[in-house]
Amino acid sequence: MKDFMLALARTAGDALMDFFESDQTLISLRSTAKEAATKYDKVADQLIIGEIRKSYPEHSILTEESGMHSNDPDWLWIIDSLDGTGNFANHNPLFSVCIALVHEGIPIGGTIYAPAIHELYFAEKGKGAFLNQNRIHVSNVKELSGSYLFYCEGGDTDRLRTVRMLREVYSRVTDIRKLGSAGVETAWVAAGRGEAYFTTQIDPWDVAPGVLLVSEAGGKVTDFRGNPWVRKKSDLIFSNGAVHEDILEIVRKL
Ligand code: LIP
Repeated sequence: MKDFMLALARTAGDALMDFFESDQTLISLRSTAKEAATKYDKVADQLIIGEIRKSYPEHSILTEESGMHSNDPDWLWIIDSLDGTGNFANHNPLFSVCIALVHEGIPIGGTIYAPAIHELYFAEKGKGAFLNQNRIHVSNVKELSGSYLFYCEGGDTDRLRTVRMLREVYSRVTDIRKLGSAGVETAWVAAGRGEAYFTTQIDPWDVAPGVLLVSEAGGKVTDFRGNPWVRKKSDLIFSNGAVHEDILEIVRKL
């Protein structure tokens, strides 16, 4: 599974990279931030589905681009073929391919590949988290006041809620960054480049591999009430564990 998943992410990511470098019309797509979609999201989606079908014809597949392809209910691939489409369309290199394999509701394998920055993340349940084959861990910062947070509003269209949330959190942390790819944001928490990532109404395909990656890197993932991730649109916190409760306390009432 590991070799298959990594090869799949590389194939899709490298194809996206060719388009990213060669298509000079991408910039014309940038105006629709929330609804951003390029024809390449679908090209990469079809490529990934085709490869899974060849190797695991009995498995189910859920993708951002083409919804649920149901088969065996116990084995489910969750795919975002191009996460951070708005970045991609702006020739911003922070975009990724996100692939997770879920068995009986539990993510058991996940990869996030950001080809333009040459970062390939992988995690397998019980076996740790890796960046380009090197073991990674969440940061050991203990204080919220010394923390860098990543944030994105996912599928939330209520910008006033976003403003309320940022107002509460901003004064309590060192700084906040919005990277525009949930795949990259979750991976960077796993790699210790920030202490936490919080997001509202995020879809499962944006975060499924990140849930496993952050957990396997020693971090914690819950919704805004402290419950574990389940496969539905939700408000989530990914953290190094140490600052988790402090963030929960702030966001759970918003
Ligand atoms: C995107 C996320 C991004 C979020 C967007 C969107 P897409 O995924 O990764 O962080 O702010 O709302 O969901 O649509 O580019 O795959």
